[in-house]
Amino acid sequence: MVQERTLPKFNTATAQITKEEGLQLYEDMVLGRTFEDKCAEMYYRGKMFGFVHLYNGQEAVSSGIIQGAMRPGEDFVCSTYRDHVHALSAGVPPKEVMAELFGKATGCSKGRGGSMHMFSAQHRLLGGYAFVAEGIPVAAGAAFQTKYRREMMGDASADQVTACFFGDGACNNGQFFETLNMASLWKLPILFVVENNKWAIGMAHDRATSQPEIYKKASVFDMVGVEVDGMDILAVRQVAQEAVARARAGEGPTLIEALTYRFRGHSLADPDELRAKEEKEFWFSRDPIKKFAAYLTEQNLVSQEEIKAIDKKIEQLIDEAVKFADSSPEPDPNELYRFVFAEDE
Ligand SMILES: Cc1ncc(C[n+]2csc(CCOP(=O)(O)OP(=O)(O)O)c2C)c(N)n1
Ligand SMILES: [Mg+2]
Repeated sequence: MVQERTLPKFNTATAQITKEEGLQLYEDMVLGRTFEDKCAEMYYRGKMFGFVHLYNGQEAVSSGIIQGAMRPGEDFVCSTYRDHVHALSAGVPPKEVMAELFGKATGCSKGRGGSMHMFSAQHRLLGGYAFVAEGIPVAAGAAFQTKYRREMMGDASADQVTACFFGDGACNNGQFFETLNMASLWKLPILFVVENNKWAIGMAHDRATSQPEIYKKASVFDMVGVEVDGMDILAVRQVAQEAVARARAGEGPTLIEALTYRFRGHSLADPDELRAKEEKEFWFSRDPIKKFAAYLTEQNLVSQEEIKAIDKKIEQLIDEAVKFADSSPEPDPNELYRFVFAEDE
């Protein structure tokens, strides 16, 4: 087992969070976790096909950035193949994400995409992408059009920020370097969010890269780079709020490296035999949901009953999502070529 990197400390006293904000963030993380636990169950029951990559353990990153610092549904979000939870945080209804996983016509990508290709124009979700690093230039394109509309076309309402999520493995790919260079040069309103979960399938991060501290790579692009404890939603929210403020003020992009861990194998087809037991236990003990629930109750912001009520509400929501997905129709084979090109809805 590789020596664990020292996690940056965060002073929770500076968090300044209201009860409503706390409940919202907690609910979003529980939604992500419960949704995906159900995905695993449905996958093993044969309801889903192809590869399914779960996000268990990394919830504080999606919820802290999108729900904690952005305007979901107005700002843009770009994901990877590990995209279900980003879609949920961006506001795509769980039943539409579940139906997409079931390959049904009612899914957010109309059953054409499946697990790795969640998309919603309405919720400004730019897509899940199966190729490593593929979403990075797409996200930069979205950020560029915002800036262009604002500065060249005089559209004062074009103040959206884009969050682009990707893994540690993507940071060794050319698209990362080329896009960060342009994004900094053009001062694009974008957050590059690296979810460093230490592994790219079976390749340990420290064996694959010359500088494992990814946030330091920002300096060569003259960009702000920050590392954050990705298991602490309040810390993630804080760095994201600062990055969003910079982006909206026209000060350009930020590279955020969130140190996190996936609690399951790379995909549901992975027996997860490569990672050391001690390493897994170290990270399991830092579960972001348990940690935040404890914080909320210790601060007397929220009661145990309120926590339980949210857990129950989300369970019901996920059960409804499964019923909806199960009873939805398959895409019509006569419409095979529909949606290849965009159409007005
Ligand atoms: C361009 C490209 N090369 C290789 C692959 C095969 N592949 C799929 S996932 C993956 C690992 C990526 O790891 P990381 O970026 O750290 O994301 P994580 O799975 O940890 O979220 C690889 C190499 C791919 N999908 N695309
Ligand atoms: Mg990784």
